[in-house]
Amino acid sequence: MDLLNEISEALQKGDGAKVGELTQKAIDEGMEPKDILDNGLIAGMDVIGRRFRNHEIFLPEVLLSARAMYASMDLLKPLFLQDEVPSIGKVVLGTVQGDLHDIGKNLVGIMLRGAGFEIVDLGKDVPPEVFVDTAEKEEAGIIGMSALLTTTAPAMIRVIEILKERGLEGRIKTIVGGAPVSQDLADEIGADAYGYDAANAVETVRGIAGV
Ligand code: B1M
Repeated sequence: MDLLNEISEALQKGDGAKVGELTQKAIDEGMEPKDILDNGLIAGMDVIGRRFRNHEIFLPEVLLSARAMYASMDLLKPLFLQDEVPSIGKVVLGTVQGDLHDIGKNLVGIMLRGAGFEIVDLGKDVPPEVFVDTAEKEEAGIIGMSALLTTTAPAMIRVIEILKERGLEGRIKTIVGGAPVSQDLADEIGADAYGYDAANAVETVRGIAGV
């Protein structure tokens, strides 16, 4: 079995120590961090998601895999970050209200930081007003919203409504992403942009920030 498959398997078993050990090995062997992320960790998490949907595994197993993912992300994170990059823009980032999934959002934050953006990370379960209040206070040009549940995707709409109510539409731009989100949904709710994964979010944020 190749190393990336081993990482995926260990993640599926929720074995954080092993995932950490294998990630370090992959880094030492010179593998690209993005390859480890996409073809080891995210590939493993996709299997977990499918098995959970099919009721083959339950929440405790999913939680263990999520913890194992973080064991690896802690090692990968410094590799995505550059030293002392001057800020090219500020992004207020969070997972929307009602949603506790934060792995994808954190990845997007790591990648954006690595690309030179300053990130104000509001965490998860973030009320709509908090996104907008923070963006105003921090004078951020962009709000990034992550949603993993179909039931929480509409929370993004409220943020966009508040921006309109306060006359901030256009001045503060929005990017949305997460498993149930699509370009169609982004267009429908009037978001400025949609990012399908963390790397794409960086390109997209660069585009809407004009940098
Ligand atoms: Co939950 N969960 N979960 N879960 N979970 C999903 C999302 C689900 C699809 C699983 C399934 O049924 N197959 C399903 C949602 C179904 C639906 O809404 N249609 C689900 C469910 C039902 C639930 C609960 C309701 C279960 C329950 O309690 N009965 C519950 C909800 C709790 C809540 O939020 N209120 C729940 C809980 C949990 C855990 C806490 C156990 C754990 C989260 C731990 C954590 O995040 N700290 C968890 C996990 C791990 C998952 C799965 C298995 C994996 C999610 C993940 O981290 N993927 C997930 C199944 C799946 O997605 N395959 C599932 C890896 C991550 C890197 O990908 O987050 O998609 P992702 O992020 C990607 C892109 O989407 C994109 O870039 C990222 C990197 O490439 N992206 C953005 C994300 N945000 C972006 C923002 C952007 C741009 C791009 O711009 C701002």
